[in-house]
Amino acid sequence: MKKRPVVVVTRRLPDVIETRLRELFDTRLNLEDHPLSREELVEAVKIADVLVPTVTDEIDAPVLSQAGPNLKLIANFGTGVDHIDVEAALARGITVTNTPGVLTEDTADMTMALILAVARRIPEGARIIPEGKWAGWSPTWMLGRRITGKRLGIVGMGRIGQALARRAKAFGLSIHYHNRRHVPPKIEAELEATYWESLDQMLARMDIVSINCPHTPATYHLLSARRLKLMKPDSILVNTARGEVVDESALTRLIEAGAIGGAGLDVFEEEPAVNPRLVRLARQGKVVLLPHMGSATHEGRIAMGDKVIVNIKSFIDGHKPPDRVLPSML
Ligand code: 8YV
Repeated sequence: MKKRPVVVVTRRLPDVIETRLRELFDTRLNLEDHPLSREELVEAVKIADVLVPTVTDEIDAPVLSQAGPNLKLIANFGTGVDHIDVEAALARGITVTNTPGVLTEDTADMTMALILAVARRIPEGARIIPEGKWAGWSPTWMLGRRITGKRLGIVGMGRIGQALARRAKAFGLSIHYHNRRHVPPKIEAELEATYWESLDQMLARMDIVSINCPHTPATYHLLSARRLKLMKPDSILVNTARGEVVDESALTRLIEAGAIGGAGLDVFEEEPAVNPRLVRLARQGKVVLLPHMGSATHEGRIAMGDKVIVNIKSFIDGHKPPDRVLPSML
């Protein structure tokens, strides 16, 4: 590939990252930061040597089929790659990279924050004083649920799941997890974590369930209506992974019916659209909804940008980029 490839970046990135990208490559930026339309995305894949997309770009097989012959690398700004048809890209000889590792701690922090927000009713309480509704303290008012001593079931014990487990353990939660395989014995011992081969059995026994697995064909609606019904009536579901892993309508129905206690959601099936019934539940204080901000820190975004640059640099220098997405990961 040429030394100054055309790099098309689909969204605004931190200033320092955009400056560096411009110094190194023939970079085309999206200065207004509008989400690209399908036509604009097709135009981008036609002219780019390297495309730097994000979660807001649906790079499916029909888009890829219109890619120009120069497109050789998709250097995704983000860890999840479920918005990219990676198999179709690989079949066309396009390498795909992502930015793992650098958003682990921030996402785990936000997961813990959502657990506390739902259990201790933080958003509800935080509205009282600004709305001028505080009549004074009362012993039986704004009571939430203690988290210490409760059971946390983590679905997907990768980097983020483990980082969550470390935090949750410090909060006095006991750690349970379901994963394709056991984590190494040393980590299991450190976290005092219990492995559940059966997701169904784990779900039925947890007070809090957190989704921390990627969205792949195998995890689509992993938390199906049938499985959600196994959860305890006072339990809480937290999702900072991908909306598609949970059957959002079934979850909404079960919370409305009092069959699940509440939920903390940072991700949704049809972002940025959110089911109006979920929004109603948020107004009632039964769920806490965040606009996909689990990894949204200045430090994290710069680290993600640095990874994108390293992946592009190593690719054009003729090396294998460090964060290649391989078929075995899908
Ligand atoms: C990112 C995420 O903000 O990296 C991911 O997979 O879900 C987010 O934390 C987003 O994907 C950027 O593309």
